[in-house]
Amino acid sequence: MTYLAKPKFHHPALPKNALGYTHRDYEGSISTLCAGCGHDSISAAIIEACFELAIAPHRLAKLSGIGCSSKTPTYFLGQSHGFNSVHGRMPSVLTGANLANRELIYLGVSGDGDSASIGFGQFAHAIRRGVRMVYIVENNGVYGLTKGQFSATADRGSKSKRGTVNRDAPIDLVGIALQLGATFVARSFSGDKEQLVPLIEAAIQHEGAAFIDVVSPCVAFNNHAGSTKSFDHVRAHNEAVNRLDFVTPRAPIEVSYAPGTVELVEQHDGSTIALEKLAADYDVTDRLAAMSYLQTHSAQGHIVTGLLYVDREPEDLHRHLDTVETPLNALGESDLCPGAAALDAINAGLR
Ligand SMILES: Cc1ncc(C[n+]2csc(CCOP(=O)(O)OP(=O)(O)O)c2C)c(N)n1
Ligand code: SF4
Ligand SMILES: [Mg+2]
Repeated sequence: MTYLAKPKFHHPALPKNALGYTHRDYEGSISTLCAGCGHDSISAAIIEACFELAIAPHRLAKLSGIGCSSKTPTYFLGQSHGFNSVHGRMPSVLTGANLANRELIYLGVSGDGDSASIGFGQFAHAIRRGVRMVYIVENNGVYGLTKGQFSATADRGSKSKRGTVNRDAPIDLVGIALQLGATFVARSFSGDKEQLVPLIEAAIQHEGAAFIDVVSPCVAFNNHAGSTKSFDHVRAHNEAVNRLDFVTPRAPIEVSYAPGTVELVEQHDGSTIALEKLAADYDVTDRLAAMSYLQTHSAQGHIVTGLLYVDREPEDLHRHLDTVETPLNALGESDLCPGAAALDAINAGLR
């Protein structure tokens, strides 16, 4: 239950990261989600990524909307900042927080209902503005919390648990994110930790709007035959374009892939994404080609996963607005109110 805190004690030999923290320091309360829910695996991947990157928990803010997916921030990073907003409103709260304090890492966690229906406009504008964040949609094709109605990401022709066929066209959030200018776009599967953890690590280090759509089966309402978001369907149709290792600026580049199959994508902060190319013709830096590849393969019933697009030189909202380096919440009164003389000078300049 959510109110049950996890015991603090742990085995003294648990591995520690560069800050001396163990995995336990990145956990949250005990999950109240259904046993086997894909969302819990995503929480585990977030914990693993933050442990690996040795993030100080107080440097991260996790924000969410409403839904089973949006409940999950309670179950990880219990020592980080958190804000559980209104249904579909996480992106604007995150944007405001980011503008006030640019020094935190912003992790937005949302659902397909939260982001593709009521929050679709909010999602679009946060991406379009280039807010520096990691935006994760835990995509199960249904409104899990309200008992399994089709969401806007449900595929046309897919069947509900009771046999109703979805006649509406789906929204592909990855396609939308690409079109709106996200500078890091990926899709993964909650059941593929090996792919998901380095994707989250790379997204955290990315200096722009990073979007990850994670197909995350709902075992209670959307894991039957006829669903295109079930564990079996995703495993059978998953087509990864690449596998990746994330290498921090400090670490030497050592990757396990066969020589000649690796592409190194250096990011602005000095970190490197080592990509094993599984689709030989896939260029991760070509936005237009990515959009076309996704459409073609989705029409064939494939679920394309991996790092789909990355801009090596991203820009974010602060760059667009030309804000000062000092976080706005740390500016003093003399910076914020420069006085009557400065105001007179501005007014004189406008006459
Ligand atoms: C303004 C408002 N409208 C509707 C609801 C009811 N509601 C709660 S969660 C939800 C959908 C959740 O779906 P999703 O975001 O996909 O999360 P999941 O539970 O599937 O992880 C809805 C419609 C609400 N809480 N607030
Ligand atoms: S209803 Fe579905 S999405 Fe919600 S906790 Fe259960 S399995 Fe997960
Ligand atoms: Mg959902």
